[in-house]
Amino acid sequence: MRRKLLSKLQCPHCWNKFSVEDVLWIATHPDLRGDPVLSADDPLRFLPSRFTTAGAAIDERGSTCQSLACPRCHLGIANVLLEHPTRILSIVGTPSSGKSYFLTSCAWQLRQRLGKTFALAFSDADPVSNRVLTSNEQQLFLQDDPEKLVFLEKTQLEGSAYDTVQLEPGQATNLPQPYLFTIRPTAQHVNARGATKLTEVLCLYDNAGEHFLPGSESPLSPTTQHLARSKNLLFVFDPTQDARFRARLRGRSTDPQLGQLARAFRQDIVLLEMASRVRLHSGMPADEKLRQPLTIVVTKSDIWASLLPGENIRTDPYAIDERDDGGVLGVVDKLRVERVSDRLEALLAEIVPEFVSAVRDTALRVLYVPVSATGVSPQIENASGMLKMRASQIDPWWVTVPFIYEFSRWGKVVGSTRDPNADTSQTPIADGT
Ligand SMILES: Nc1nc2c(ncn2[C@@H]2O[C@H](COP(=O)(O)OP(=O)(O)O)[C@@H](O)[C@H]2O)c(=O)[nH]1
Ligand SMILES: [Mg+2]
Ligand SMILES: [Zn+2]
Repeated sequence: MRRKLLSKLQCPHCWNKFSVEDVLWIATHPDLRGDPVLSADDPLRFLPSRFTTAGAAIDERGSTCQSLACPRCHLGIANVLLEHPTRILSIVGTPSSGKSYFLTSCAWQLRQRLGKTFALAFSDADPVSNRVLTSNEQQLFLQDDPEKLVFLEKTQLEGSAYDTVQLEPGQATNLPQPYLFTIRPTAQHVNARGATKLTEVLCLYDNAGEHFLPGSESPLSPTTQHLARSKNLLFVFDPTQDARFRARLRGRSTDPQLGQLARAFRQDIVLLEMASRVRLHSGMPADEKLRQPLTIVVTKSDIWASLLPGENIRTDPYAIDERDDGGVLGVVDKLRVERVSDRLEALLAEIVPEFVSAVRDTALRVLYVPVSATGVSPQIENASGMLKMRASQIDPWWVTVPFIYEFSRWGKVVGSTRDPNADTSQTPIADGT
């Protein structure tokens, strides 16, 4: 069967939109080294004129090629991007708010839970691009020695999490590396027959928080342009960075982060900075609210859970709806998630009112989700002075909720308690807007 290709696609590195016939191929012959947009060591990218009978391009030295690249930034384009629509979700927050830990725990849990509860296969769409995240997952969740103290390296402003390209000759541009995953209904899913149509590529960016500190970079810098294309913006709010929260938590938790007085970022300002970049890149007036839903991911809930008494924010709010025909639809308890969101908003409005006002000014649709990427506090390692935690104690809370709630809005892949009788038999048309 011939693959059905999208007519237009968007590069996850530089967000250039292009037609599938303009996609470049990556030469494999060892003589064809040196690409003008990349480096002298990178294989040449080219527009092919010769193909094998199987449809693979042949480079000018006669070697068969497999891999594709973007016509603008020349970075790799995974094959799956030609077949399925991509959804961008951007994660923003101040430095050390917990973005990298959250993303790592979330990727790990989505891999484990989506299959079991939601009959969805979650896999790396581009293992090369995902390697930083995969190695972070390894670090936290796949340690041979469970008693080892583990930690994640800080996300660099440049380096391993960014690719350097020359979009203009002689002018280096850093592009953030996307994490790309394929989400596909499995044979058990109620909509298994529509699996090909329902398959989507999820594209996530872990931004170094410094990029969002006002004045840190030119607003036109491409590093944050994905924000405007994001279907859902996730803002990571870290209560331990706020002096008022720290005062409330004194005596309730011994987390060393509550004592680190140097860290005091104005999270409302970073949120407003994010919003102004979204407006700028999408050509919106400065006073207009953002069109995409905004999720406020309130992190490190292991430290402050006692401020939401009577609410279970540890066990996932999911259930499995098994149909008579054996089909499975994972269901998210939207009512519970929204009730927790309301209570959390009220708590923040009491302690950090200016942040909640900034949120209300920013977006029309807002959800507050408590998460703990680790379920446990880090401790200061004496020898290095660094914050680390014991691998065996890591047990994330609610980390997949911001994503699963979002998936439930997409169509027919995830159900919700709100509409138990919803018709899930038809496959929706994936919208490419
Ligand atoms: N108690 C607690 N600490 C966390 C949690 N997630 C991250 N941290 C700590 O927060 C610090 C910053 O996390 P990181 O993900 O690197 O922040 P980023 O700069 O936003 O990427 C690390 O030292 C972690 O130990 C959590 O869920 N609970
Ligand atoms: Mg980070
Ligand atoms: Zn590109």
